[in-house]
Amino acid sequence: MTIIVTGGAGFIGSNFIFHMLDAHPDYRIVCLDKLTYAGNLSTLASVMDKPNFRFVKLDICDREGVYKLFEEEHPDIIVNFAAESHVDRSIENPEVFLQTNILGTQVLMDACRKYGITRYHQVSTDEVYGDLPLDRPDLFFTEETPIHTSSPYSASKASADLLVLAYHRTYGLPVTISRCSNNYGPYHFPEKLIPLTIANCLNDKPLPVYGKGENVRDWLYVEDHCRAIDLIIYKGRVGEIYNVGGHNEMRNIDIVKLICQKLGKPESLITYVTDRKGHDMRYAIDPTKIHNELGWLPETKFADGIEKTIDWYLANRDWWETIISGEYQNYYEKMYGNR
Ligand code: NAD
Ligand code: TDX
Repeated sequence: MTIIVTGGAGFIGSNFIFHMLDAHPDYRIVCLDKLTYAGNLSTLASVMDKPNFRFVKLDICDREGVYKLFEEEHPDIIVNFAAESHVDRSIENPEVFLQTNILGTQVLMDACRKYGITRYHQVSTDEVYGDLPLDRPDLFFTEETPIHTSSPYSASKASADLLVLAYHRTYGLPVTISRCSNNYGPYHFPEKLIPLTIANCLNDKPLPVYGKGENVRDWLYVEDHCRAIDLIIYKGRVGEIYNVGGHNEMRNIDIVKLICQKLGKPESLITYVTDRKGHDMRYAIDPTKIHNELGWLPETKFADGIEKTIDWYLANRDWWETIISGEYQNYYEKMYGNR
């Protein structure tokens, strides 16, 4: 079994590679990644020398390069994590989101059609459903919830999902889609809320909270997401969408306060800043389908997951300090300098 994992030098893709090499030592895993600002080869250092692992620096939009890789590897399964993933960046510059997230997906699926595969899996997001109101805690996203996107990021992910379903219906491509809630855990890029808050706390820097901090996200430990995808590619029904989430809704402000408390830092570091444009209020996944059909349940409680995550950032300062000392400084100044 050979699996091409795209975007495997990023946050969730790398955790998925670790999971797969561990859970299926007989599989060959090929990581295809362009190494954008969000991709780090150092993240994969521990698996680089494994005989059943190969890293290829490649853009998923590079049709010729992708076809060549398929000819070399004859993959059975493709799991597509490669994407521009940060909502704030999509608001500043949508173009690359459409390129990678939509057209890159098309190139991968064209390669799948040309060379034949047993499964193409698209890693999507709960953001394609838009948001839910704060005063209706009874509402959740199911797989039947209509697509209703807010940001260029979510619109690009929703477009890709539609294309994936179209390739299934029109060409019979054996596809599955997972739509997961917010992940957290090791190797999370420090532009995102949880790692940014941990890094700023450790550096005694202000903790930017958008708007009033009342927006709600449904947090899932990254390893639970990786197990869900492993199950879907193994047992999931072709042509189906599976929502993935652990019923762990939290307000942003409560997350930031919790991290302050765990790191012994004062809440006076919290700084309310101008809200994100089009900011989604609440995400909440109903994971009944994946539970009933595939037996998936989250295993890591938030109290444990956040401890593990904070410990990881404490033990791996080199990893994130290298990131925030480079080009990231310009990004940070641009996004937060005059906010
Ligand atoms: P990330 O930004 O940490 O990593 C993205 C990876 O994709 C990087 O390694 C980057 O180099 C690579 N990449 C970007 N453009 C590429 C291209 N054109 N060709 C090849 N590689 C390219 O993202 P993440 O948080 O790990 O998210 C992975 C996937 O999961 C994305 O598709 C995202 O939409 C989805 N997702 C993320 C979350 C979350 O909470 N982070 C939740 C649900 C779904
Ligand atoms: O500095 C910040 N301050 C702040 O208040 C940042 C970076 C974020 N926020 C808020 C915005 C959101 O309400 O925290 C919440 C989480 O923000 P992000 O970490 O940027 O994640 P989100 O926008 O929810 O999107 C994430 O989950 C769904 C991933 O980045 C997406 O790739 C995934 O699809």
